[in-house]
Order: sequence, then structure tokens, then C-alpha cells
Amino acid sequence: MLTVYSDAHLAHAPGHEMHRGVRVEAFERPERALNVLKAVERARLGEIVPPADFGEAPIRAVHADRYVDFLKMAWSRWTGLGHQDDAFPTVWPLRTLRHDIEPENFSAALGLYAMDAGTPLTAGSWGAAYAGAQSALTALDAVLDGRPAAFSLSRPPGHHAGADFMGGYCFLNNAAIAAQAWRDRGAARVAILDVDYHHGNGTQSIFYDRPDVLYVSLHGDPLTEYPFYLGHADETGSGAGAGCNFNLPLPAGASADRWFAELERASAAIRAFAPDALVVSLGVDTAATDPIAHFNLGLADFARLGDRLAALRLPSVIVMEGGYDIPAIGDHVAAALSGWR
Ligand code: SP5
Ligand code: ZN
Repeated sequence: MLTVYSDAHLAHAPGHEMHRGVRVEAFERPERALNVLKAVERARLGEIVPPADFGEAPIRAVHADRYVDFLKMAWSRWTGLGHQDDAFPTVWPLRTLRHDIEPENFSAALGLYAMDAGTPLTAGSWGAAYAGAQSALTALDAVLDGRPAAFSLSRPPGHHAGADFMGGYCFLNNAAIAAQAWRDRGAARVAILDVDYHHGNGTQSIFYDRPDVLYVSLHGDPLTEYPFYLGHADETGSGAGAGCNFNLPLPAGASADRWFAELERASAAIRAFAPDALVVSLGVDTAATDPIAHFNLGLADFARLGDRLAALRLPSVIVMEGGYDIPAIGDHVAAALSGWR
């Protein structure tokens, strides 16, 4: 399995995130990707290459121009106000408030483009997110060249980022960017399977009314789990996309057996869709040892997951999402990727 990796993520090194009104140490840290890289090397999974540069067009094919423009300028605007610490929103345009006008006030604009105060915007956020999107596109390129699968090892993650907002540690939706680019480069139907503990609200929303991209997700029930406001079983797609969204929420604390039973349902939905291509949003925060999530997968379960994914026998781009048991994240990811050997 080819792995695409760039050190650009190191520049996105948040110190803290906001949780229940207090600053807590950031969970989404550079060591995550460094440990995955080490494990991929140790497991001799194959070649590790840097991303090529496909420019902004494939990013703007998914994300709104004004959001991308904002992200690119955000850090210089924030530091221009005299700040040195990471930027967090404190005000949001909730129901009845306008989304169509971008306020000139930076904090107000940040609130327009952010779904939570848990996503620190740092000096390196744009550069890291950009490199992550390019990594996903480079992995896609390798698969279009004939490899069965390729892995985009990037951070920050992407699946909570919508067309015009960040959140849940995510800025650019790498899985959606890869799926859209695959469509634009000839795939008629693309399936996205999201196995991160959290529902990929951004990915769902980007493709919700489209019949050409199936979104299937296995996740903690949003009644109690982040992102809370999307990911219920009754969200099945709208308009031309009706039937092309499949959510499998599970209660926090669900067993590995229960999780694999739902994975079979997810796999059946993917087979029924008969896609040309598969994008996997690979989060390993489903581990029993994850500090912020509540499923119960162990190391052998990640290997089993990899076997199930490879058994779909679809050209696959695997994109890194969450996973916060930092000492174990590398082994969990390497175990999942070993399914393709
Ligand atoms: C990509 C991804 O996995 N994003 C997850 C975003 C979760 N954000 C909410 C984090 C809540 C942290 N709770 C800390 C509890 C410590 N006991
Ligand atoms: Zn997650």
C-alpha cells in the first residue's frame, strides 16, 4: 500500500481546545501523524511519498470560495489584531441570523465559518489542511494509475468540515475532495465509508442531495456523541440523492461484535450501490482505549476491519480521520491497512 505523507502538518500544532468552558490540552496533535508514520514504516506497508500539488481547484470543487479565501487569510488577520495564541470563535449565527454577509469583524467571520469552539485555528492550519487535501488527491492519482489502494496519512482530519465551515478539528474535507475528484476524473459512482467514531456531518452534507456519491457511516449516536446535530438514522438523502445516505448510529459503549454486525450492513449497502470507487474515512477513535470516544475495538479488530474493507474489492483511497490514543494510533492504523496486502 502506497502512503502519502507530508511534514506540513507539523505547523498545525494547537496547544489547547475548549471543552465545557475550559481550555483543555488539544487531543488532535502532531504526534498522531508522526506515530502513524512510524508504524507504517515499521510494518513495511510499502512506499511513502510526498504529495504532489494539484492546486486549489479540487478543493474549491467541494468548498465555497469565500470559506477557502477566509481560511487562507485567517491567521494573518488574527495576528494582525495583536493575538499570538490560537483563534477560537465565541459567537455564531444561529437560527434567524444571517449567513449571507461575511462580517468584517474577524471573530464574527470566524463564528460564521466554525461549528464549534473545539477546533483551534493556528498559524499552520491552512498549510496543514492544504497538504492533507493534496495528499488525498495524490493517493487518488496512485489508484487511478492502477494501484488497488493508497493511504493519505494527514492531519488535521476532514470529515466534520462542510462546504463552508470548519469544526471537530477539521478544516478541509479530504474524503469529499477525493470523492469529487474521482467523479471529475471518470468514476460514475463513488461510495464513501466513514468508520470514525464520530459522524462525518461535513461529508454527509456535501453530498446529501447527490445520487452519484453514497455516504455510509458507522458512529456514536448523535443524541449523546459529537457532532450531536447530524447523523441520525432517518437522514437518508434528499431530492436526487434520496436513498444515497446511510447512517448507522450505535450507542456509546457498543461492543466490537455489535460494531462488526453494523459494518456488514454498511458493506451490503455499498455493494448494492455498485460503485466504481471507494473512499474510506479511516478514524481509529473506535478503539476501546480512545480518550474521547466510547466504542470497544481492539488491535485485532482493526485488522479485521481492514480485511472487510479490502474484501469489497473496490479501488480504494483511505483517508486518515480521527484517533486520539496517541501511543496506539499507529498500530491501529497499520493493522487496518494490512488488510490490503
Ligand atoms: C475527526 C474527529 O474525530 N473529530 C472529533 C471531534 C470531537 N470534538 C469534541 C471533543 C470532546 C472532547 N471531550 C473530552 C473529554 C475528556 N474526558
Ligand atoms: Zn472522530
